[in-house]
Amino acid sequence: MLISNITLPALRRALAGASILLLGTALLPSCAPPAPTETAVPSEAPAAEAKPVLIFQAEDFTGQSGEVVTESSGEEVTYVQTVAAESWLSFEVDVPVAGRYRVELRGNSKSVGSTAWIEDYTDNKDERTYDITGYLALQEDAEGLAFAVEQKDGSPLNKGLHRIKLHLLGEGARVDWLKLSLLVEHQTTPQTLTQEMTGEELELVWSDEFEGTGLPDSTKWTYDIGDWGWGNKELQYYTVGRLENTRLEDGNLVIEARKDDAGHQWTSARLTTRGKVAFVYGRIEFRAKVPPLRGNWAAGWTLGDNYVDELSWPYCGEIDIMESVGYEMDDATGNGKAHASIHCGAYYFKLGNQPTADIDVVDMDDAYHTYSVDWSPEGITAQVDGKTYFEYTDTASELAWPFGQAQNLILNLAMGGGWGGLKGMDENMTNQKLLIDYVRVYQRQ
Ligand SMILES: [Ca+2]
Ligand SMILES: [Ca+2]
Repeated sequence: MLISNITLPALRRALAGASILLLGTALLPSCAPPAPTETAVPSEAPAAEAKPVLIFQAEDFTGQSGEVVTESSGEEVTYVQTVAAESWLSFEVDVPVAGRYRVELRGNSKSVGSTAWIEDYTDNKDERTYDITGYLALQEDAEGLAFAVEQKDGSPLNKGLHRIKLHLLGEGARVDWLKLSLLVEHQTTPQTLTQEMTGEELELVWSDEFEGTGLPDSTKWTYDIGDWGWGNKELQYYTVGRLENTRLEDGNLVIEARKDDAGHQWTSARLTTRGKVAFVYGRIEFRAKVPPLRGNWAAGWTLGDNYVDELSWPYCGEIDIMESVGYEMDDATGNGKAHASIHCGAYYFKLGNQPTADIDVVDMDDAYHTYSVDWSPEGITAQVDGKTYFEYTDTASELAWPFGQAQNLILNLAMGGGWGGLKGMDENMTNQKLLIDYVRVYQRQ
C-alpha cells in the first residue's frame, strides 16, 4: 500500500519543524529532471501529489570536510563549490515514510569525471559505511554554470532521522540541491509459512512452476526497483513488471539483463516474495540454468523480512542458496562454481568471517541443476543436485541465528558490482539470461 490517503497539507504539518526541509516539486519548475522512462516507474506508483519530496539546498549543510565555498550565480542559484578533490557535506534527513526513494542531485563540476555518492547513517555503531546511491556523475562545466540533474532510483530509507554525507569527488564540484522523493512505500508481508522440519518425508507447501506466458504470478512475486547500486555499486537498473527483463517462457522464469537498454547501462530484474509471502524453515530449492561471461552475478537467496534499509542488514539474516559470478565460469564448457553463504550479525563481510562454501558445477549454463538449502531450527545446509557442500549450525545467539525469523525469497541477475564486476565486464556481453524452471518450498514430516 502506498500513501495515497495522505494529502500534501497533512504531510507539511507532519514535517513541520524540520529546519531544512521543503516540500513539493512545484518549488523547482525550471530544473525538473527528465521524465522517467516507462521502466523506471513502479506499477503501483502513488499519485504525484501524494509523494513525500524532501529538498535540501546544498548551502544549508550542517557539517563539512575540506574547503567549500557558497556562491551565487546570476540566475539566483545559490550553490556550494568544493575546493579540495575530496569533500563532503552533511545533512540531517528526517524521513517521513519508510520506502524506496529516488535521489536527485543538481550540480556540475569544473573538472572531468567528478562524481558524488551518499553515505547514510554516518553515526552507526558498527563503523560501517552505507553507500545508498553508488556514483552520481557530475557533468563537466568549466565556466557556464549549467546545472544538470543526475538521479538514482530505489535507495532504501527507513522512517526516522538519518545523518547523511554527500561525498563529492573531483576538484571544483558544485551542488545546488539534493532531492529525495518516495517511489515505493516499504511493504510488509501479510503471510508467513512456517515449516515443520522434523521428519524425512518432503511435503510441498509453496511453489511456482513458472508455466504460462507473460509476467510472473503477481500473487507470489513483487519487484525491487532501481539502480542505487544495491550496496555493491552494481550497474543494472532493476525494472518493475517489464517483459523484456522478466517473463514466463517455455516453462521457465526468464530474468534477462540487457545492455544499453531503456536509457540505462544495463537493465535487469530482481523478484522477491516480499509483500506476498515469507518463510520460516523449509527445504527451498530451485532448478536453473545460469549464464556465463565475465561480469554477471546471478543469485537465488533469502533476505530477512525485517529488512527495511541498509541498517537492517545483516541482523535480519541472509541465506544465499546459490550465487554464481560469470568470471568463474568457463565460457566454452559452462563449468562454474555455485556458492552458498549465510550473513548475520555475528558473521558477515565487515568481520571477515561469513560462513561460505563453493562447489564445482558442470555445464551450469546449458544444463539444469537444482540448488537448494535445508533450513531447520538446528541449522542450514546447502546442496547442488542433492549433494551437500555447506553446513551452518551456530544457533547459540540472536546475532548468530536470526534464522528463526521470516525470510523472503529473491531471484535476481546483477551486472558488475563488487563481486560480479571484480574482473571487469566482458565487452562482447549484451544480453544475459537466468532461466529458472521452478522454485519449491517443502517441509519435512
Ligand atoms: Ca542551492
Ligand atoms: Ca517449469
